[in-house]
Amino acid sequence: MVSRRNFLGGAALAAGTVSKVAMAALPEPVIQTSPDTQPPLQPASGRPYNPVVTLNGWTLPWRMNGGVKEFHLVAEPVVREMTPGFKAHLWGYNGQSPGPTIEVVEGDRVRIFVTNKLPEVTSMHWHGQRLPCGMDGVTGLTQAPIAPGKTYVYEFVARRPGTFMYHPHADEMVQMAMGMMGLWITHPKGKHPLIDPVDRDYVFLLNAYDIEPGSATPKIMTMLDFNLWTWNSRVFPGIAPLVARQGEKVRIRVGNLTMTNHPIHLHGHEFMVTGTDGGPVPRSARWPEVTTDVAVGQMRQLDFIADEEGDWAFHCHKSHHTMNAMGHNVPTMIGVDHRQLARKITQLVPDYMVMGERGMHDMTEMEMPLPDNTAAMMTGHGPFGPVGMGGMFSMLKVRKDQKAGDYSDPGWFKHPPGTLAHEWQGPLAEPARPAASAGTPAVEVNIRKPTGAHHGH
Ligand SMILES: [Cu+2]
Repeated sequence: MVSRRNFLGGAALAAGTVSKVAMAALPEPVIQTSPDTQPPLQPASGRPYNPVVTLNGWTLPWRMNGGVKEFHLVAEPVVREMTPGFKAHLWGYNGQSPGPTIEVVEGDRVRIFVTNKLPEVTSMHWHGQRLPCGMDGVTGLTQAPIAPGKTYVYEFVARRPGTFMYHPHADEMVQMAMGMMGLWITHPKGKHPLIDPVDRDYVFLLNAYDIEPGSATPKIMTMLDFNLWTWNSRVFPGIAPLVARQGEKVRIRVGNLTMTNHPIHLHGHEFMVTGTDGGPVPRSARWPEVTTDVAVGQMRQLDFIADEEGDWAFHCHKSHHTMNAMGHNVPTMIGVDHRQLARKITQLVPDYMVMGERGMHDMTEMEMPLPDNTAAMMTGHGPFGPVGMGGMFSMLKVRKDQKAGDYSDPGWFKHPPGTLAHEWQGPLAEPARPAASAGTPAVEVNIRKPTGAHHGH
């Protein structure tokens, strides 16, 4: 829910530790607590542009003040529903993590107030912007830290169009692990030779958390072994689908603030990488892809025509990143028959459960008792049963009859007759094998991986 009590006025605020006098001249902070994807925020003042849609997020309203676009970000503890049934205690901005998307137009003079309601100092770095050095937000190097209860103001001209982000450069290992980040889009002023107009423009950030099942606060010391791989601090089935009408031109902008790279893969379509956080890619340097790696600290802008109807998987191609709340140090049990052993163990430990002796797909169907406030490992149901993926996973839903500007979920795709994979009912031929192997007894291999922690996802 958006609260914008007297956003344009200077009314007194309930602002916790922040002085009311200090806040009186600022734009009132707008707060959002719903994790649902909000419709695009059509610009009501300033230069016109085609707004983006933030996946499971929203865009921050602004006020015009003497030709300057003024925004107010409040760094504060937030509760983020990562997926239904699982809420995390994070740090973010204006009620959410990630914070709201900031949208401006090339050439806009922008003034951003940043109020710190965290228990420790913070700062704000505007990733990818050309700006005066003293506005760059690196604590100690370019500015003093923003103490708890204080508000700093940043002001610069959004000089070049593109896909950017914001995040602190203060105690950043903690503050980014706690979810402090947001997107920044600078739209081109008028027609741009390298930036095509699109019908839909989706944005999200890749982030990752380490939250033990049954708890709610991320472990901030984790360097690589995260167990929640998220888009905008959501895990599937909590990630909204990306919807398009067949034939529309779609743009997806992705930024990576995790500690590893993510090969982002789209089914059914090819796209072009048309921009990075360095700006638009020259047309002569573009080539078609179905997977693009988004390295740590990078942003990628993908353009394509959504010309194939269906529910198309869209996900990170690292298989561990399409799992939720995965425990570590689990040995591979494929091919190990536990029935005898399990019978003996359950006499001693009644809750003992065998995991994964036929692969892990069983986990999608198992109604395993979970601790309170835990994301199930792989959840979500599709039209053909449980979806064997979670984490960094969603769908591109392309429909003939989706109305322009309608972002609502059209439900599951109805496959035209003759276009659905199905069970073969005819006869099966014996497989032909090389003569040498005939008569040799099959070798049975049982592999059990070492149980040590795995590193380097
Ligand atoms: Cu990934």
